[in-house]
Amino acid sequence: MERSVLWSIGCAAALAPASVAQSFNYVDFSSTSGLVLNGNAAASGSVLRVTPAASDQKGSVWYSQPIDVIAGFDTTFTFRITQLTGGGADGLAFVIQDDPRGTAALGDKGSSMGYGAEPTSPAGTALSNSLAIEIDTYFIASPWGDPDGNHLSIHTNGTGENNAYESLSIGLASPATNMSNGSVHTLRVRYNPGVLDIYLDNLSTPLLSANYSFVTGGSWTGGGSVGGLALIGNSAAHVGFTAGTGGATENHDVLSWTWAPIVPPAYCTSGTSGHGCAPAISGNANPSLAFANPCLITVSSVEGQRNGILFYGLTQFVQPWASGSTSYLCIKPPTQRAGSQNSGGTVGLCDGTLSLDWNTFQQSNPTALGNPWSVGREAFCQGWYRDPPAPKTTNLSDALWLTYLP
Ligand SMILES: [Ca+2]
Ligand SMILES: [Ca+2]
Repeated sequence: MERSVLWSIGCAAALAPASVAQSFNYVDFSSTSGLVLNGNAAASGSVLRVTPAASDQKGSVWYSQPIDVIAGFDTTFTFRITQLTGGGADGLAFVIQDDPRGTAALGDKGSSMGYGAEPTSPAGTALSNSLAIEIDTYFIASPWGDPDGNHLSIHTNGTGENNAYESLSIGLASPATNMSNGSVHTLRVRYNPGVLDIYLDNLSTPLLSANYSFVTGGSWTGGGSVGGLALIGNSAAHVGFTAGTGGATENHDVLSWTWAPIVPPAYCTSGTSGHGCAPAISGNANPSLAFANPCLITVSSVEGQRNGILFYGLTQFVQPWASGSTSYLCIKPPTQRAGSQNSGGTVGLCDGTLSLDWNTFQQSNPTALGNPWSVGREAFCQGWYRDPPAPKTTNLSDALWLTYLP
């Protein structure tokens, strides 16, 4: 067993660079292309029916490619629970996993909701190396420890086998909303490394927030600490849904699903150049202390064929760049300049670009401003370029707010 787990993780890691996804969007499931369906899961019209309302069903659905989770993500799905019999059971789970079975992973029916296992099931039934967010619609006090028949609970047992015992919960909430009332509900899961936020219907205020890191783990609500997951290539996992029914039944339908990485926010205002260009800065991800992910910063819509630089500092502020300028300095000195570059593109057009590979810069400049970095430290980055007609003969882009991750 141990050998097979190690082999599976190693094999997946070797494949990871070519196959790890970053984002996707299913507005509905009229096509299930890109998904793997197991057990009783099936498409039903334009919805994904993870289980139908029939006795003793279990199903799982996985995005077919592993997806990057380590640097943070923001995922939202809509679900609807209908045709309740016996009060309706047992629930749907949103699951992040690197179980050795990969996209074939499926646990037990009933209270195990397709991700856990009955106490009598053989080892290897429940999804190991996983984190499940239960939409639990059926109350069973013993042995599972449910608080009621309408709760959200985040279950993980680190790299071990997960299951529906509430002793494995790292965060639990019983919403006022009845999640199995036949209405379409929206669940948003936002992971900013170190914090997992769960939103139900109200997408601006989390219903449930848990301190958790896929690297270092978290704490069970009933006490004890739990480790993180062994991720594919140290960064990615399989993501999807599981569900189960027992003697009581219901349809567990997912109607839409989007996934996007968390990207660092831009702030401040870009200046406008002599040719009307307003450059915009963006970053693909926050920087990682362990260089666990690329951190590529791009300033687009720069005037073509201009010389410029990216620079950064450790404190943000906003100050006019020069009298009569449309630009603002958005970073408090002292600042650190990266190398000078040409924006490329075409003279007089807004098709130039300035870019900075943050990791390469920090690795090649170990004494640059901010070093040594630590988790949670912030850096603020902005683009500067020559624009002869402008006040001070230069203009600036807006700025990017970076936060160091593990
Ligand atoms: Ca339950
Ligand atoms: Ca539960």
